[in-house]
This record gives sequence, structure tokens and C-alpha cells, in this order.
Amino acid sequence: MSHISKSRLTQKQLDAHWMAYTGNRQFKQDPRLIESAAGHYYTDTDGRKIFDGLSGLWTCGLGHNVQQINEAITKQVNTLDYSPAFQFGHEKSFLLAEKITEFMPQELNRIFFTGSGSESVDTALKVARAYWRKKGKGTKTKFIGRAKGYHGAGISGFSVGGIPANRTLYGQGLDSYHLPHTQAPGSEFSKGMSYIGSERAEALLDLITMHDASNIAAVIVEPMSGSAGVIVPPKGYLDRLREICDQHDILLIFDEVITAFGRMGARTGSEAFGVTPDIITMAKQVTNGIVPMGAVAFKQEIYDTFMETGGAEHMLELPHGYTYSAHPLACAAGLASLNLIQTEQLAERVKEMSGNWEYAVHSLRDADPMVTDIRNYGFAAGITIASLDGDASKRPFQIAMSMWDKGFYVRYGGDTIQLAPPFTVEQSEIDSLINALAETFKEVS
Ligand code: PXG
Ligand code: PLP
Repeated sequence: MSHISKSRLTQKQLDAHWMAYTGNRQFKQDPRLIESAAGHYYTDTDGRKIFDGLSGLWTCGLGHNVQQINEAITKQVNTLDYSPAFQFGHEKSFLLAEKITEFMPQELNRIFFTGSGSESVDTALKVARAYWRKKGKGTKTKFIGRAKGYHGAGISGFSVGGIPANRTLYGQGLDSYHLPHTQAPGSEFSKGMSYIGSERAEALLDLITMHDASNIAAVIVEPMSGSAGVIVPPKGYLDRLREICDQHDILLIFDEVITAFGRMGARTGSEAFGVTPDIITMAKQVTNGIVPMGAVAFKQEIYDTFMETGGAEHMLELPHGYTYSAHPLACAAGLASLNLIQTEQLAERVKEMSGNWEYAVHSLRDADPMVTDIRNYGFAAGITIASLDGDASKRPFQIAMSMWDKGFYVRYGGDTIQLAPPFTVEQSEIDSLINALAETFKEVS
């Protein structure tokens, strides 16, 4: 499985960086180092061209080295490199906020800026608690997440998150409870939304019975779970969560860090699945991943509640924010990226081509018996691989490494392989990716 890397790094340099979500010991024996990127391809330090099968980390739907975005950032850095985020502002943050509202459901028209998806989740959960306090319902503090959910790496994100490996090391988190995930038996190999599993939304009623709505601030779910391997909501499931939240005065948060801005073949997951939450968290694609940025969209009523109860006008209505909230470079990158998604009609392109994508990924069903499930929506797909010697993550690791050797970057995590090609992917590139996967499945089986 090994490939030769002409890394110029010394062992000391490799050791100095404790890498994020990485098997550091394995990586440092055989580093996979990327030197440059353009369009849909990386070039590694061996000079090999590698197809970007996950659009970075679900970030770069527009591909890499996009001239318009690069120019916008360059111009910005030469004009205003940093602007204090608190009590002073710069014009581009307001332009970007308005631009983001063009992608959000109409009612979610107040945008708060953060530096990442994890900070967006923190922001959404803090505002949910504070909102109820403002409403005189200060006992509403508990959160409900979902098994297999991913909501970032912060203390709040791991608490509401539902991927066991991300939780077990870290002890006590926030007071959070979890809905079951929606991968119901019989839903395997569903194309797009499954007809099986929507009844699992009823579990929210059990949690409400157990904890009482008077103690619950919000339910947070990804409309389509990304990190756990592309788990698409069953038909009717999100609608039912919305209905129960409405009936019990519980805020509904969609974590759209992966699903917002085109990946679902729509402006948001909310639009794709036809359900409007009270709060949407986003990050990644907002700047095409080029400058770190996150944001949270709130229903106007939530914003108004804070303004109306904010005290004297010089007072802060919400004591919350980040040094890098609305960073000028991120705002410039965001405006350029979102303009491109609109003018190039990329969400529409994803929708149009998603049938071809679906056909291609589901053709892998017959590649090898170790493929036990395939799921897809928009330009996303998750493939579940049967475990090897009782180890669920072994084969996905082997597959990803073999794909890297063949010149394809794909994501592996848990028992799945995840795919998310750029919005501008060509059919021939999809075919090459799928052929390489089929070959690799046979190799490692
Ligand atoms: N919420 C969701 C739904 C996410 O997918 C975060 C929050 C956290 O965002 P930051 O920017 O703090 O990482 C995420 C991030 C993968 C993968 O391959 C997914 C994420 C991050 C890295 C890898 O599935 N999601
Ligand atoms: N820790 C210290 C000591 C700080 O001064 C700050 C910000 O001023 C933070 C953490 C938070 O950093 P950020 O605003 O980048 O999230």
C-alpha cells in the first residue's frame, strides 16, 4: 500500500505538527503531502496529479485556484487586511450577509459570522439557550442531537454529536440527548431519500416525555449527515421533526455546514428537503474553503427578541463573537464564491447532473460483496464497507490509500467511503473515479 513520497521534511518537522483527525503515527511513516491544487486536481510532492473526490473536506465545490476568488482576496488583503470584529465594522460583511440571505430560506434573514463550523454550532446553541431565557423560559437548556450526527469538534459539538469515537474520550459534555439515526434496516441501497425510517422521528416524542419540553432548548440535526457517511433523511422525517418541535416550543436547528450552498443541488438542505428550521449553521463552501469562515442564519424573530430586550442602546444585545467574526479576507472570498455559485448556476448544475452521479455510484453495488450499502443525494455519496476481521475501519483505510496511489483522493471514516466531487465535475471524471473504486474494491476484498 506504500507509495514513495519525496518529502523534504525531516522527522523532527513531521513530529512537531500534531495533525487534526489524523493517524499521526501512520501518516508520519509515509506522508501524503499535497503541494499545489488547480481545478479538480491536487499535485502531490511526488508530482502526481490527484483527483479531488471530496472537494477538499466538502469545502471546494468550485474547485481550486479559482481566479475570481483569488483576485478578490488579493485585492482585499492589499486594502484592508484586518478589521476589528467588535463595535466596528467594514462594508463587505454586510454585503456578504445579504448575499447569504439569498441562499437561505426567506425567514432566516439575520446572519452572524464565525470562524468555522464548530464555532457556528457553538453560536447556534448559545443563542438557543439565551433566546429562551429572554422569553422567560430559562429552564429550556437541554439539547437533542442524533446518533451518527457530527457537529464539530468543540465541547458543544461533541456533546450534541453522535459519532461514538468523537465522544468517548472527553468525559462530561453539555446536557444532551440523542435521537436514533435513520439508517433503518431495509433502506440499504436507497437512491436519494428512502421510504423507510421516517417513523424514527417519533423518538423525539419519547425524549420530550422523558425530559419535558420545558427543559429542552433545541433539536439539532444535519438535514443530511455528512461525516457519518452521507445519511440521507427518509421521506417525511424532517417534516415530522419540524411538526413536533412546533407543537412543543422547541427550536429546530439544521447544521448545514456541508449541505449549504449547492452540494444538495439546491441552495440549502432545507430547500432540497422542503423543511425550514429556525436556525441554520454553515461554513466550508461559504468561502469555497479558501479562508476559514462560518456563519449562522437566524429567523428574524430570534434576532428581534434580542434587540427588543437589549437594554440601553449602547449595550450588547448578545455578548458573543469571535476575533475572526466577519474577517475581511473571508468576506471577500465569500462574496466571490457565492457570486460564482449564482452566476454559474452551480446548484442547478448539481441538480441536473445528480441523476448521473446517482447512477454511477450505485453501479458499485455489484463491484464486490463487501459493499453493503450505498447512499447518495446531490453531489454526495457514502458507501458502507463490510468490516474485516471485526475491524470496521480497516478496509475503508486500505481503499482510501489504494485510491490515493491510483491518483484519487476520497474520504474514509468509520465503515464508509465518502465522495463529494466538485460542482463542476465532468462526466468523464466521475467515470474514472467510479472505475478506480470498483477496481480497488476487488483488490482489497
Ligand atoms: N457541522 C457539520 C455538519 C460538519 O460537517 C462541522 C459542523 C464542524 O465544522 P469545522 O469547520 O469546525 O470543522 C462539520 C465539519 C468529513 C469531514 O470528511 C466533515 C467535517 C469536517 C472534516 C471532515 O466528513 N465536517
Ligand atoms: N483566549 C484568549 C486568551 C483570548 O484573548 C481570546 C480572544 O481574545 C480567545 C481565547 C478567543 O479567541 P477567538 O476570538 O479567536 O475565538
